[in-house]
Amino acid sequence: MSTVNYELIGDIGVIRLNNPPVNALSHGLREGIWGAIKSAQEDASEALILLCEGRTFIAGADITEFGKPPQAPMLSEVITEIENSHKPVIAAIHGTALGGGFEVALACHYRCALKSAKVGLPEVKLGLLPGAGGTQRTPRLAGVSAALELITSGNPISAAKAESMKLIDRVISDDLLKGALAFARELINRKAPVRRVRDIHIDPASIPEGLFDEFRQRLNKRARGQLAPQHIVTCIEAATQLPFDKGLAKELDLFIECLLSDQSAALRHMFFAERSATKIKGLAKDTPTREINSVGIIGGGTMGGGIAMNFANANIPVKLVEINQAAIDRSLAVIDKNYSISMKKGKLSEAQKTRSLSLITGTADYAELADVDLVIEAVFESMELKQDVFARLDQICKPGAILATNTSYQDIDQIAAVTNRPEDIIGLHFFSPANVMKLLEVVRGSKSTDTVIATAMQLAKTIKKVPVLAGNCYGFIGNRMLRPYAREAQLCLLEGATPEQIDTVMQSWGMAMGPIAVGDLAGLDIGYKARQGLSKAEKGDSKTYCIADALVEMGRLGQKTGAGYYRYDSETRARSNDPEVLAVIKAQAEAHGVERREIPDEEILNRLIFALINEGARILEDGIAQRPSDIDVVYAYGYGFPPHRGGPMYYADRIGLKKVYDTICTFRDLHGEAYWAPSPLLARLAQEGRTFANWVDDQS
Ligand code: 3H9
Repeated sequence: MSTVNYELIGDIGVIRLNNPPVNALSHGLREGIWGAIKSAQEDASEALILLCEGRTFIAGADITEFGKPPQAPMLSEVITEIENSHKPVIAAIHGTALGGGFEVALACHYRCALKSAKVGLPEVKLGLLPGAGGTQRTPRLAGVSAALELITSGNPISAAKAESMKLIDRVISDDLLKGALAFARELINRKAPVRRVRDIHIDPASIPEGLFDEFRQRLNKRARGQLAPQHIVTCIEAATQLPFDKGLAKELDLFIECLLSDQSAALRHMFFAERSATKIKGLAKDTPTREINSVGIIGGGTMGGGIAMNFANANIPVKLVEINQAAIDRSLAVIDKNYSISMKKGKLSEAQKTRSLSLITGTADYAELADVDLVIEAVFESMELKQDVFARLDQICKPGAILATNTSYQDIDQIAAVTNRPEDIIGLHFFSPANVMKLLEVVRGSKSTDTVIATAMQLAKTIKKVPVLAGNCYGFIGNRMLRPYAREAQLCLLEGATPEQIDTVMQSWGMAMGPIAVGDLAGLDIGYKARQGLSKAEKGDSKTYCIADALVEMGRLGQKTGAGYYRYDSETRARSNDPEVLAVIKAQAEAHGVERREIPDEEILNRLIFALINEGARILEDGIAQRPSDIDVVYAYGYGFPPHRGGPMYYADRIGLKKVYDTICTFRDLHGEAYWAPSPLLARLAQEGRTFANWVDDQS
């Protein structure tokens, strides 16, 4: 079948698009639509329907074409052709009409959609704005406030919601073609006019005073440092002030500026990185998977409870194992509270909460796990304890059950070794809060089978996580890289920076939180307790933890005790600097013979980020991550790395590996080989003038 087909059904012309997998508006499709609309003007049709084959309506411009020389007809020309049609054109939507795809629908004179369909303008997530009239037509139909929210969030909405916002005219319950034909017939019978959205006038008096400025300020907080959201506001404002064509011209100018920006390049990298992370090298596409219809979780603490919620939300029943009824009750109460918070935020209905809660049951009896398809252990980070849990599970669970550990850093093989089924053991490392954070590190043990890995990757999709495969080493990908990052933060403190300086530098650069504030949030006692079990040699250089230890010994465990590196207001949780902490830092610096100095912001940034990059390169050398972009996904989805900077490895490529290497060598000369020996891979690529991205090509 060709990309665009045309068929006359009675006096209705049906234009069918077929460009798998998602009907992206590649050159061939644009040309086909343009031609079909043009030639249909001359035939016997009274109305035209634009409809897609396959799993979805048009999902947007073809992102792979960005950055390549443009080929006519441009999307804007296709859209003008549709809108200029003298016969009514009806978009018939199923799946997702996104970005340029929804802009095509907005240029049609009428829109109908299957009940299950979604529409939206997600360009902002790619650092772009709708560049084919979306910012001009949406406010004309839905109003300015609704358009601001829809386009700056980028989140799709249901067909029903779109209908209530006047973005869709008719919702169809079952057969889309049948429904669209009936809708077209109705329009023909009542001689419905060719209704062009561009002709709708926005009354400036209908716009609340100060709306745009207020929205810009909100975005300064919500999307700090990002270009596209601010430009979207400007475009929508232009729609209220300028004639349609001038508004379109403004939109195009700002779209091009976004398209050429580093931010959009980084976000487009993240889009493809997330998708390639799901592909496992050496794993056949038809690798069999196991069905996961029931799950057991060992440990109902913050982590176990959060993990349970993921499965319940996906309609998979969960048995939560705790030591006794009191612990079960505590755990279920926390889960209930978390669902209530989501309900208050409008993210969940009462009925959804009730259904999810009914799927989570507590038990103190391991024997109840005999029939589950998957068990996830989420107990305290002690190898002895974990081995004990797995030995018990091995006795109880049915053959073929997958046994997973949620450990953040322990050796998967050592855990698997206590079972008689090491091939069924895997790491499923969730991130806290587990019901919110999108990342799932899938950790491959040396004996984990392809089927177990493929099942875990598929399962991640079911529970709406972004999976990344990691090899088995201390801390896997994410936490292994976090160590040198946290180490540098501690050393900067000792050498002269304040907690606030470090956090401000990192947050202004785009990290969701600074590393010192993260420590307070997680609780300083966690690292402290973990260190208690280690020998002096295992603990390493005391300069990297002496401040944290001193604070814990003063009872300052972080936010939960109202004080850690900062002091926290008991009601608002607002943080403030504390001279007592500065005194601790100074005392520790003196005790370790470190002379404090003023540390430039740039040095802090480079020491922290380049430490991540250097360890990332070692992770690639060791084969712990499959590809550099997987590391980027881990950092963006699990550690608050700003997606508009594209993840640490992409960022390194962007600024140049030679620069990264040279700076690391300078740090090595100043601070010593122990922490700053450059990774051999980084050194080689820098010398060859290459990037991590093109190193990948050698590997495949
Ligand atoms: C835009 O429209 C700009 C305009 O305003 C102005 C222009 C002038 N292009 O996600 P999946 C590929 S910007 C090219 O796994 P799902 C994807 O890489 C665009 N390729 O499926 C993958 O390839 P592979 C605005 C695309 O069912 C395969 O399709 N639109 C595109 O989980 C399957 O994708 C968007 O931002 C594309 N636009 O989810 C929508 N989209 O198999 C982006 C997908 O080789 N797309 N591919 O890895 C999506 O959000 C999801 O793909 C969608 C399907 C929800 C549609």
